[in-house]
Amino acid sequence: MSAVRRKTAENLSHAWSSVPQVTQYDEADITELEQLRKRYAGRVEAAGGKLTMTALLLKVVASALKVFPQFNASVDMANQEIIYKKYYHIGVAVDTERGLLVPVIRDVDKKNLIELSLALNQIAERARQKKLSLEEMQGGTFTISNLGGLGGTHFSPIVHAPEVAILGVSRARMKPVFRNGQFEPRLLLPLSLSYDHRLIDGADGVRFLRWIVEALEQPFLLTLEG
Ligand code: CAO
Repeated sequence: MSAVRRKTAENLSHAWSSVPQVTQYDEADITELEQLRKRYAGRVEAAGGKLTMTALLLKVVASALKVFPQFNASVDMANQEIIYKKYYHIGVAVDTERGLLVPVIRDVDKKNLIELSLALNQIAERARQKKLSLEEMQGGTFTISNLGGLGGTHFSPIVHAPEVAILGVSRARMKPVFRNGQFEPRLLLPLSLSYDHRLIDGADGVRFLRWIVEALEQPFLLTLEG
């Protein structure tokens, strides 16, 4: 076993056996968002980054965590306490030659989309070049795992304990959607939210994921509530 495989095995076994978890699924209509992404891609590229779905999700998730603080928390059973974090450090699962690494982007709520795109590029590149330090993989409060670049319809990610929730993202696809009395081709992004059921009830899980879906469909919500 390599060091990365051993650590992954240890962390996931711990999370699987100690966190009673449930996964909630949904789909976001990102037809308009994809147009915006393409329209502004050039500006981000000029700054040296790439405006990708993961960068957009970082922004949306940081806002959602502010609206739903129980998703940015951890459970301390020994002291029977819930610890609410006042910072928004989001881990991003990166597929590397050595296996799965989860570097953390700090203070995501304080960064604009260009800064997030740059930070994501840099950290994913550092992960792939084996340059990540241990500190860069610690201290996350939530994780995003986007497998959509590779494919897939939906999957159930495992909560990255001591965090209490993780967002899984699969491949956006064109599908017929019944709108305004007829079927229209729309781009749908499959999302899965796994959460720690000790702290989060099913209804909260649906509300949180619905908020993310609505923010992807109506980004105005980000400035209204996020
Ligand atoms: N749906 C459709 N297309 C998607 C997509 C999605 N959800 N996510 C990314 N893509 C597309 C991008 O638009 C890009 O297309 P172009 O090359 O045509 O521009 C392509 O897929 C590659 O994307 P990317 O990987 O460069 O972009 P990203 O910033 O969204 O993702 C990262 C970065 C680090 C999340 C990703 O590279 C990665 O490593 N994903 C794997 C994560 C993983 O292993 N999770 C499993 C953990 S549990 O075992």
